[in-house]
Amino acid sequence: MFELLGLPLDASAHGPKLDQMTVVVHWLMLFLFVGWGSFFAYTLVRFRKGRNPKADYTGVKSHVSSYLEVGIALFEAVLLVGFAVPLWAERVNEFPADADAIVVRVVAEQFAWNVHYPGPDGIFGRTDIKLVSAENPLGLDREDGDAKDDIWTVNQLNLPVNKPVIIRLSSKDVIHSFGLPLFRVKQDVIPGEVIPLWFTPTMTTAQIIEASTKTVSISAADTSNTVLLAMVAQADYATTDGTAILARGDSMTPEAILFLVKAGIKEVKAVHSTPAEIACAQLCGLGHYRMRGFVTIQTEEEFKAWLAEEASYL
Ligand SMILES: [Cu+2]
Repeated sequence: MFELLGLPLDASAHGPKLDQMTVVVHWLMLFLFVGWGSFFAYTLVRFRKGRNPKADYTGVKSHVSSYLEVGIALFEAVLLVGFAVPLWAERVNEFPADADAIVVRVVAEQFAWNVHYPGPDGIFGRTDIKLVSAENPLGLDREDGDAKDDIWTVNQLNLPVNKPVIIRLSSKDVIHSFGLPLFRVKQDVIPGEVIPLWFTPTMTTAQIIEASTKTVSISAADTSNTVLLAMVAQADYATTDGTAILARGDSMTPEAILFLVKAGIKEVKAVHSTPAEIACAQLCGLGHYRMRGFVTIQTEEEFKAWLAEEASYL
């Protein structure tokens, strides 16, 4: 069932429980669909006019259908009270302490994600709506002592692996939705509210790329295959006489695909160019489609080095 649902790779600690819940609910729905569908077909035949020329005013006397309905209601109650509610409570009540987590502010706007890190002092500096400009999308007040070491990025969220992350979401304009499919996170962003969420990434971007790499068969017809064109090669490819066509990390362009086909290469190892994205999951305006950010999960050392590099630009 898991494969059938086409769920994306899971790279978060809480993801397997959510996926399991999704699978169980789908099994129940399949059972109900087949059950009620057959019952409907049965009644159409059993109570057809030919067999029942006169209405029967007593009707069915057996209680089988009532028992069935009670049984299904019980099963649904168990799913809800026993699984869904505790799972949800874990997501919204059992937040890790700020000290044990990476805390990041994400401020959504039409059509970008502004990411705010508190810097080495761990305190978010003052922001002021009057200071918001194209160069300062967060309205960060650099005069404020706590703001001096703050780091911000646009559409790029870097996080360390295996450490809880707390994200405080807010919006500058309309309702957006912060969606991280690989990390099983989706939360509406409401203007005027700060909404926290947390998760723990369990895979680095390098591991995600490795796990998402597919062997794709190619033909000359694929020069307009948008799925393939959004991918990058995960191996080096060359013609038989050794002329390089594609190197690992290169985009699959129509020209490259033609060269590959000409060189007799029928399969390529490739991966989506941005395997981990922040997708806005709320139709937030005309530019909604381009409101995508990128998530990079790094090892602790890589993350520290990245923070240091960003700090060096201040
Ligand atoms: Cu949006």
